[in-house]
Order: sequence, then C-alpha cells, then structure tokens
Amino acid sequence: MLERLHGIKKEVDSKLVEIASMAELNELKVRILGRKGEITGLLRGLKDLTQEERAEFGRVANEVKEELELAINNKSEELKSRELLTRLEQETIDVTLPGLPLANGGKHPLTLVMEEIREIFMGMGFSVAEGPEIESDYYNFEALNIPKDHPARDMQDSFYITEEILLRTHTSPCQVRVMEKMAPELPVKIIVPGKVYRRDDDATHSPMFQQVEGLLVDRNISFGNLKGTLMTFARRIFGDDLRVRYRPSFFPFTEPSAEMDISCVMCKGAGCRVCSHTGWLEILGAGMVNPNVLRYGGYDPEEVTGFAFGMGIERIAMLKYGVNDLRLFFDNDRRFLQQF
Ligand code: 2NM
Repeated sequence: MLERLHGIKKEVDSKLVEIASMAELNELKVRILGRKGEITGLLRGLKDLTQEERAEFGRVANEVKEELELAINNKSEELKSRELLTRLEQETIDVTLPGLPLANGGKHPLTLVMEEIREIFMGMGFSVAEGPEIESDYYNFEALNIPKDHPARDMQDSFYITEEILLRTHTSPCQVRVMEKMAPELPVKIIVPGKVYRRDDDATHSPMFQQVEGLLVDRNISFGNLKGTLMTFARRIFGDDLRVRYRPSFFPFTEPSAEMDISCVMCKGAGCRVCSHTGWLEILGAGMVNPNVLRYGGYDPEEVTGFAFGMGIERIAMLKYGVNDLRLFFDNDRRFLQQF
C-alpha cells in the first residue's frame, strides 16, 4: 500500500509538469483527492492492516495527501497568473476611442429667475443682503409692526421652534437687521433673496418658497421712486412693452401699501385663462415703509422715508416660463428641468 501511495505521488508530480489548463488540473484533483478518489480508495484498505502498520500508513498517507494538495494548489496559482499574463499580452485597448459622454448639469429654473432678478436690481444700484432662516419673533414680527394679536402670528400659519423662535415667514427680518447695522448711514438700498416658510400646502402654495424683498431708505424717497423702480424691474424681466398698475392694499410694515399688476404676459391684456380674463397679473406687493419700522431699524421717520417691496420667485418663474403647476419646481423630474 505504501508503494501504491508513492506511485500516486510520482504520477501526480509528473502530470503536474504537463498540465496546461485549469480543466485538466481539476480533473486530476478530483481523480486523486476527491471523495471517490484514489487516496480515499487506498485508505479503505486500512482495515486489513495490523495496529502498527495502520498507524505508520496513516501518518505517511496524510503527509502525501498534504504534499499533493500543496502541489496542486501551487499549480493552480501558476496557471491563473499565466492566463492573466496571456490576456494582458493579447488584449489591446484603443485609447483613441471617444469616452462615454457625461451629461451636463444645469441650473434650476428658480435659480435662473433668482439670478436674473438679482442682476436687474444690482443694475439699479441695490446690494444683496442675506440673513438667517431661523428667526426670532422680534425680527420676524415685532420689528415689522406686526402686533401680538395679528393673525400672521398664529401657530397655524407659521412654523414655530419655540414660542419666541420660528422659521422666517418672509425675508423682511433681514432688512431690519441691515437697517440696525447701518443706521444712521444712508442710503439703505438692498434686496434680500431667500427661502421662507409658511404652513400652506396646495396646488399654488408650498410650505417652503423663495422671495426677493427690496428696501430703499434715504432722504426724500417718494412713492414715485417706488413706481419707477418697480416698473423698470417688471419691464426688464417680462418685456419692454408691458403696462403696470397699482391697486391699494394693506401690509402692517408699509403705509400706504399697494399691489403691482402687470399686463398679462400670455394675452398682452386681452384676457385669457391665465389672467382670469382680467388682462392683469398680480406680481408683487409694495409700499412706503411704516414709520414704526424705520424707528425699529434705527432711523428717524422725520428725516428719512423709504419704500419696500416683496415678491414670490415661484410665481414670477411660473409666469415667465408658462408653468401651470407650482409643484413641478419641487418634483425634480428631469424631463421638466431639462427644458430650461
Ligand atoms: C412686501 C410688501 C410690502 C417689505 C417691507 C419691508 C421692510 F422691512 F422694510 F419693512 N421689507 N419688505 C414689504 C413691503 C414686503 O411683500 C409682499
């Protein structure tokens, strides 16, 4: 039996020299070391041996088996690395082939409109100011002449963090902050773009939306300055041929207050679905800064006056691009976004 064992070892050693493929190697491995292989077969003969012979044979058989396993594994590694080398030598890569195209990203339509509005007001000498989205009750309401019992302060309308802290419902608090910082320097001539938060959620209202508010404080600022500035803005963003009109309105932070309409961008004022057959579209609110707000900002309303305005970016973008559903801006469907 020992002889037979050494015979197997010799046979395997010589086979291993010749073998040139993994398939052949696996075949050999199964034939010698497999469950029904030659080694197993030999071990079955153990029962016919004496105690000592059995011990001796078992020891040698295990040794040989380990040697064979090692030799076969080494051969396997050798074959694998040879296969890899062959592939590396034969395969060629054409480095002149064009690469895979990378899709270009683009700006969101609301970003495009925001940038355009900023450019227009910067062109008229306004600076851009930004401030926190988490505000105190004082800056968001108190300093803007919105009294404690005003409905805008209702928990139903705003996102409160504590009784004194909330997500800003407009960007005006930042305008008070800028006035405080600058007073008594003149003029204050800023726009404040940014996100604001209100507890609204339907086809025309999102709980988060973007605003641009503007403020001009100086000596002798009149409603005429407001009209000129805002008409210039409207014509630059929607077209030179449009008309504007002002309707009286109310805001706690301005007096008098007004809404500005533009002639309908779809039908040029003839009347259509978009303008509910009125020929006019409301695009922003504005007014002369309430004396109380000027005082909160650190200015003397006997010395200076100011105008302020505010607009929703989503609404401007819908009118400019003819988008009929606000939610398209927030769905992030690329088929929509790729059109801008
Ligand atoms: C609007 C309409 C009218 C406004 C007022 C102020 C401030 F801080 F000066 F008092 N900022 N923005 C204002 C005025 C905003 O949004 C429809």
